[in-house]
Amino acid sequence: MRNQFRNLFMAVAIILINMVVVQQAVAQEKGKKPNIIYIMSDDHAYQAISAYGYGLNQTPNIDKLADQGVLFNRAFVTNSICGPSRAVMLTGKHSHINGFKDNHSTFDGNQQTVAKLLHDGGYTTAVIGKWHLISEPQGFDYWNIVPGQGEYYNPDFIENGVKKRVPGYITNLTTDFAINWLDKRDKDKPFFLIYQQKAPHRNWMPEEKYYHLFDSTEFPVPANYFDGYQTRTKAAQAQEMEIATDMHYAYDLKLAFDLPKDKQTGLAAGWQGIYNRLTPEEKKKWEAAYGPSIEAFNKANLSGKDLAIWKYQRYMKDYLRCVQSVDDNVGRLMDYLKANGLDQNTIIIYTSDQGFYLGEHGWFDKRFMYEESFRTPLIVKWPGVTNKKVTTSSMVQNLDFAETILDMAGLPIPADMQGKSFVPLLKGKQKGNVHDALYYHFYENQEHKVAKHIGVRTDRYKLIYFYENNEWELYDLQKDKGEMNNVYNDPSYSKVKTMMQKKLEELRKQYKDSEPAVVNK
Ligand code: SGN
Ligand code: CA
Repeated sequence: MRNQFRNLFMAVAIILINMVVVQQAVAQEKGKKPNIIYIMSDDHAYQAISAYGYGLNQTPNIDKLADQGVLFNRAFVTNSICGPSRAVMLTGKHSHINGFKDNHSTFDGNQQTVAKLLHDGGYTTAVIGKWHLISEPQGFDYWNIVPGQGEYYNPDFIENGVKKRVPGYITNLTTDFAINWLDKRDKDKPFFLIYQQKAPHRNWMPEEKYYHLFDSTEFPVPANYFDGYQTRTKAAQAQEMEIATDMHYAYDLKLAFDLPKDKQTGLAAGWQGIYNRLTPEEKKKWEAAYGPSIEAFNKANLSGKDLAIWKYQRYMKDYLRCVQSVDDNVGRLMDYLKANGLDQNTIIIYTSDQGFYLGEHGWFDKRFMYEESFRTPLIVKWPGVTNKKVTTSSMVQNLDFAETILDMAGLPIPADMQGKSFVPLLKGKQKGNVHDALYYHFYENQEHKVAKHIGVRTDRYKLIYFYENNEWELYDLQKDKGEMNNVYNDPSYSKVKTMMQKKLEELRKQYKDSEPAVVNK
């Protein structure tokens, strides 16, 4: 009895102490500049966030941000691939200006970045998780990044220059490190944290607790899954990112475990390397979870469309399982802020480095200027400014992120940045588009064989120029949401075509992009 009383007394005392600590933290935060957490996941399709209403999965924690924030329906990137997108976010400049055009570039860390400007402006700064810019981060008091793409299981992390292998699942570890840093940070300063998840990037290896999530779910196959690419240019046909034909049986589809030595080449070797990161106990659990579905697959002996649909279902399940851990960890981070009196003075930006195909056109991956990969999810929650859910169709671009973050922090925006702050829109003071026309340039015609292209998108139309083949595509997005019907050669669109080509030229001038040197109309 006495012990029970003592335990109860201790529990009450702890709660009271916590309340005082939280109140002190809240008081300390008052009058301080807002803290900013920039959350960027890797390849997180907006279709896979329930706040966007696609009905594929449930992401309650990300949705909660949208409940108290602004959800962007038309946020886009300038160059739909990882490293370039990150470089654009840091610099507020297009790829040809910041120098990081494709994933084989190295970021010139000596240039001006939003992190350095915030640091000089009195913020304590950190980047944690995926980085993918090759050179070491600059402008951060603390960094703890994964080399290259990072590994799902027992990944390597490089903490302020020191590399070590860390046991655990990457999505959880990234949050552990973020919370550790928040605990240790210089509490006299506002903070700027860049928190970047590797998930749900290929090869989509879920966390153990989600091995069976979606086991009995059948996802709706997109209407254009069996896209024959009629009416479009060679570019759409030449890509190598089709779920039906370009997914590897072990690496992507998880149809094998340990592979025989003579099979370990190419992506099979990639799979073996990744799979070997699991401990023997972890491999046992993996094999117990995936074994029955492999057996069923082998028995079914599928072919043609049935096989293509089976692959789609397999892909969706693993992809969305990885998303579930991302959402859990957003929740963990938000709980930490609340428990430490930080939630009322911390702006949260949730986005991805670009969009992703979840079977539309038959694809996985990104790169193209078509909507699913050109668009990216974007949710901004700013306590005291965005208090209820607002959905906007205003066109913004990741080119605007650095400018917006500086503006949120009350710091000047350098004249050489190329985007615009959308703070006025967040404050409800600006209606309509932040940009009336968006410029796009994709450079990496290597893996997945997507031809280089430039393009422009307005409210209604999209013009794409695949300059290696001198081929054009024009879409009327009002009539053709799925971008299945290229009207470039349709005489009834000749005026639109001229208008859009003029816009493209104007944007090339405005952003100082001279590649390709010649645009053949
Ligand atoms: C890896 C993947 C590709 C993916 C790129 C770029 N191949 O190379 O499928 O498009 O990353 O992704 S893999 O065999 O290594 O998985 S990005 O997010 O880094 O841009
Ligand atoms: Ca990516």
